[in-house]
Amino acid sequence: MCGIVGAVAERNVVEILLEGLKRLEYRGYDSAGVALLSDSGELRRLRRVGKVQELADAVTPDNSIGSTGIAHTRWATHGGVTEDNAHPHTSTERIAVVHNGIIENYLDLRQQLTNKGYTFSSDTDTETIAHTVNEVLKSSSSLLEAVQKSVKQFHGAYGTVIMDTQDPSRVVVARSGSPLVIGLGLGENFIASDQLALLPVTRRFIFLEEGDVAEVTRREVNIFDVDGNPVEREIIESNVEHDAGDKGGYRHYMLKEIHEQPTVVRNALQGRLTETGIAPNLFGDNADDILKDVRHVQIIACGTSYHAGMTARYWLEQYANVSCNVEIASEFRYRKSVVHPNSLLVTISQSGETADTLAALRLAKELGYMSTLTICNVPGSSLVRESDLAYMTKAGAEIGVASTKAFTTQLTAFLLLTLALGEHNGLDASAKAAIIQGLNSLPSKLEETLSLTAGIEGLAVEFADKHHSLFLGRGDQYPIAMEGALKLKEISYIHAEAYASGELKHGPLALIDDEMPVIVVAPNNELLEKLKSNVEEVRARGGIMYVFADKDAHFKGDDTMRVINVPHCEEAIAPIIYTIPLQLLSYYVALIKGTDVDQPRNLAKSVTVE
Ligand code: F1P
Repeated sequence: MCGIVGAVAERNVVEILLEGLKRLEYRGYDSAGVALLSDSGELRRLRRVGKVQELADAVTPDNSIGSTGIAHTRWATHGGVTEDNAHPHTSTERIAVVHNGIIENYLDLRQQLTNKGYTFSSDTDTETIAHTVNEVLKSSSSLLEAVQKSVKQFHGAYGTVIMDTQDPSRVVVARSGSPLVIGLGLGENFIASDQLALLPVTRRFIFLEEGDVAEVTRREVNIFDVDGNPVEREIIESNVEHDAGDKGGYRHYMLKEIHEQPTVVRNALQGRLTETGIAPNLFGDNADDILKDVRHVQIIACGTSYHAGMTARYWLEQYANVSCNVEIASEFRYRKSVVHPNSLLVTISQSGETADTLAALRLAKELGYMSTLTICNVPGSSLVRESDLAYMTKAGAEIGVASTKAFTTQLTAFLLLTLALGEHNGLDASAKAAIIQGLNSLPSKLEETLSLTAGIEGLAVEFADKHHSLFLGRGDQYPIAMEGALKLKEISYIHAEAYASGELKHGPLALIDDEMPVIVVAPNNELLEKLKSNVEEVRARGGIMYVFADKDAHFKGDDTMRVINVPHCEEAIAPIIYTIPLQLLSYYVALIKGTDVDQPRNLAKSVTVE
């Protein structure tokens, strides 16, 4: 989604802004722009459709000097992908604005502003921010006051940074629904939608809260809450690695992140899991006291995180004896639902900023869940701040739009939660021991599974000319099949569907022919024989199958069935292990198809609008 970078400094900030935009490229975008303000108030604006590099190529010493500046990568929502629609937007050459989010009442505002004589040069909702602030500034004593008054007119979501050519010494920022972070320097300060953008210039951050408006100068940051009262916000020292944005020798971030999984899972378990159980209060302050009363879990998430939740449902009910529902956030937030007694609401999100998941959390708080827990990868994110309990997945920065290591660390978290809840709900001692053993073996099993790479690379060739595919799994492997299908469609653009294989006869069998590869995940568990029958149903109809199976499952390859043996593992961790070959398969298919693996078309990393 859109990215924001801003700076107020004594030096020329153009390089800082461009580097920041490059570091935000992973979020997905279609155009980029920068506006710079010199000390004498001269405004220079450059915008380009396409990559940040095209914007950087357009920058020359003549057209890009300014010690105050704002920059943006745009992911189109209102208005097509054109230079006119790219940010920053201006109003009468006085005000310049970048904005993430959606101003929902922009059509009304646009009409009112047009009646007042403003002309619009874009189709965006953002341009209404520029003109509104410009108009309100006429009856305000400062840009800060104008922004504080203007935001009252905006319905929807915004993270916005605003400059006034008549006062180059400051920018004003406002946050409601779209994250913004202020980076503190020495005699210079910065703003971004994601701390990653600012790591080359600072590690000290203030995460703005909902409704905050802040005035940022070279030496000062003054923050005001939603009621206009001055507030102090905590300064946080970031421990995100500076080089989190490097590919580390890999061709793509996604491949790097796939290969990081043994390490990040090892880090995630360190100090959290012992030979006998989990560390106390692993899920937050006082968590054990809260979890002991939980009798029902409602999980809410989107995309890959939703698949982690789907898998968790099998574990929580099978091992921890706790009933569990899982729902997509965008559905949950718009329907009436019934809250079970002693219910824990669990949100899962890599970014912690997914708009629908955040809205669902806020709704759940109103509905009266006994507590809320988030399983999240970004410390200080909105979900972490607004939940009662938080567990950090510690996957490190995930840059590839298609989630990989975030997913496996989310699943790891859910096995730990299964142990925590099972403790109070009769988790069987042998099941507990097996889960612990499985988790302790997980990093090395993941390493072993990554050695399947060469074979999978070979298989990928067979998918390159296919247009459709079907993924099958049963039990806790059904969500893994769903995740495999999501990965393939996200990055290779091949249509992929997942089915619980027991459903084959209820429709999808009609699709089977030799043009539609069928991918099967088949660990050696109690559902194996059932799954084998489903495999035979496909075989009998001339389907071509790719079976990822435990060698003890005894699948025999032939002309219609390729069998890839996956390392044997504890049953509880099998969903995590079987995820790896499916990630690799989609990666190598995408590579052959030549798609933009890390930034697939039309997709964004952090979905901060609904
Ligand atoms: C949810 C999600 C990701 C997906 C993509 C778009 O994000 O669907 O799973 O890979 O990045 O957003 P999150 O809530 O887990 O951050």
